[in-house]
Amino acid sequence: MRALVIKTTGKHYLVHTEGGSVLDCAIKGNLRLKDLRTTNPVAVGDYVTVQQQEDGTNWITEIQPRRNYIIRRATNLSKEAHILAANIDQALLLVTLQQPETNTTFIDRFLATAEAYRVPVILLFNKIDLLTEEQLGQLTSLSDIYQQMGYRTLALSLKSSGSLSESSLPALLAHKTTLLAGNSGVGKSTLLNALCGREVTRTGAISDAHHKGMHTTTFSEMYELNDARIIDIPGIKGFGAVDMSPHEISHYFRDIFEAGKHCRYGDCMHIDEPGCAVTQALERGDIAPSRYFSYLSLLEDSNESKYR
Ligand SMILES: Nc1nc2c(ncn2[C@@H]2O[C@H](COP(=O)(O)OP(=O)(O)OP(=O)(O)O)[C@@H](O)[C@H]2O)c(=O)[nH]1
Ligand SMILES: [Mg+2]
Ligand SMILES: [Zn+2]
Repeated sequence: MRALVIKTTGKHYLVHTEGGSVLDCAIKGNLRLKDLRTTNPVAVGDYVTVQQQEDGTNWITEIQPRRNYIIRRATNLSKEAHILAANIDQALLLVTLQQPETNTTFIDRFLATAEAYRVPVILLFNKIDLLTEEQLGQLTSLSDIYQQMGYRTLALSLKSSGSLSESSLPALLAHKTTLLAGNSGVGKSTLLNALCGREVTRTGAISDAHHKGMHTTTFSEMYELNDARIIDIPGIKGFGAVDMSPHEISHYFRDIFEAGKHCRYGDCMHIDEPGCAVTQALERGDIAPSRYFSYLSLLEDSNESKYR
């Protein structure tokens, strides 16, 4: 029978069958989609075929082809990749400037990967209650960078009552499957609970010493709300992009791709070539230094991976 994977815990998978029941399954043998080397063969959001055995156990015997997915390498140099979720309509990337501080390279690497797999991303700046006037100014500048490229951005405080319901977020999530992504502690599970109107999952404090999250959520799970499906996943540390050739990378940076159309050479890598429109835009301030830095960091990764 056909079923939707709603939770993965390493060895076990919970699936929601078309008949409406929830089954605990294991994977049969060496099941994986071709050509994809991943630490998890089956991800939340996958449609699978399940066979019930005579002894009552359930096997996942087949994975349906994926419409899309979000994948990352655990570290920049690791060969194995991990699928965060499959068959999603959009990702909501939660970003906080304080407790924890999300770095821009992380944001840009996530956006580039989503771009590569054609997953729309909404940027949600959370915890604005913790910010000083000056930091709120920084948030606006950062948010403008992404808005100008066509990303939708929102800023709110999930801790302040009314902030979520007064925002456009509930409407943006309606009738869609959304992956919640971001570093540990940015408020993914807090958002999920707020959307559900009750505590469906645990949230965790931020460490006093390093102002970082403590990886409270340890398994990926899809929650089926009245009018939306939300996938809550464990916080992501580094975001190593997967399988991008050096020439491809600029295609996944909207701002750099646009500017790059005016470079003198068609194969310009935007490093030190004469007539490079990207470095000119950078000097004029039309491309943010943080974006260019993220581009270079991905380029460096892909050069390194060539020699692995
Ligand atoms: N001040 C403040 N704290 C918040 C806000 N939103 C969430 N928090 C707190 O941040 C902490 C971490 O929230 P979680 O929802 O557990 O974060 P998470 O992203 O699910 O973290 P992991 O499961 O570890 O990946 C909790 O103590 C929340 O109460 C906010 O808007 N303002
Ligand atoms: Mg969580
Ligand atoms: Zn160039």
